[in-house]
Amino acid sequence: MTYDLILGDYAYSSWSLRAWLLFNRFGLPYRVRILDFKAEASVAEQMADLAPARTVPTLITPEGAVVSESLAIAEELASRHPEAGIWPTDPRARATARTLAAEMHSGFAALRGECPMNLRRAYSGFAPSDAVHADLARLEVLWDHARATCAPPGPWLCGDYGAVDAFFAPVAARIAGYGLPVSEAARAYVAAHLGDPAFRRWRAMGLVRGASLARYAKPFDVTAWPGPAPRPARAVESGTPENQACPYSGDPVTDLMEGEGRIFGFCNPFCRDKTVADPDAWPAFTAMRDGVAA
Ligand SMILES: N[C@@H](CCC(=O)N[C@@H](CS)C(=O)NCC(=O)O)C(=O)O
Repeated sequence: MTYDLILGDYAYSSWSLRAWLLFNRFGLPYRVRILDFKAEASVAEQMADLAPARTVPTLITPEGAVVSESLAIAEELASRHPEAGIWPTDPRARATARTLAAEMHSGFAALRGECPMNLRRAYSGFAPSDAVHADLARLEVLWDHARATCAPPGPWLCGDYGAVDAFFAPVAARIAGYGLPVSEAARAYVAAHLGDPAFRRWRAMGLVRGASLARYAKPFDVTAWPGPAPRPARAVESGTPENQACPYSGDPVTDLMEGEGRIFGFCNPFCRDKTVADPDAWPAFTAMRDGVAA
């Protein structure tokens, strides 16, 4: 039983990130189809075969239902996989998580409009409008409320990582990417997202797949990404890899990477490049590199 997940660009599609995190964080099976944000055809045109869907993410269930709203995707997955923990089991925490995710889904227009997610850039010098300040103030209220309502207090909003956190992951990316002013508690929550291996995997793919799109560029000074600095690595043309089989597919290696004096091989340039972008984000790779079970 596998789902088909239709996604937008890894660097720019904030709604796609939410759905992908649900699958990745909760270990659900999926095949992915990526739409081209650079193409002349609109997203809706590229999805003409999936009507009435017209935005990403869109989920196609194993029996062929088209689920084209991210909140509906979260709810449908939670119904189908109750054991996965997509919502908290505690009723109070669950109700709180659902409330926050729903408000995220329907609100924060100023933050979303003025600070589009761009995982390839971090800016300094952005001056938030009053409307963005109001959205940030509302975030503080919601996040404080979740922390006060749900036990135990931890890095995530309502207990263990859940759909509510997946919904706020792109908000964390915006706060980080635009250097938005938030409280210490909110900064800690943003840092938890930036360090989350699943978030890092998505961002690593966003750094290496697809073109940089001018419509997402902003006229501010570029600064270093405020998340964990990846371990240094680079693509190389030659060398003798330590592995014969790609850590992801098991196929023979064709594309090489060097990191800390060691050479590893992958079965295609994308597998190599996403690993080069953030080697420690990929359990199958780190297990091979460090000689431990994934
Ligand atoms: N309400 C939708 C929003 C999805 C959405 O707006 N996705 C954007 C990409 S992040 C999109 O598909 N834009 C293409 C367009 O509007 O033409 C959801 O929750 O999934």
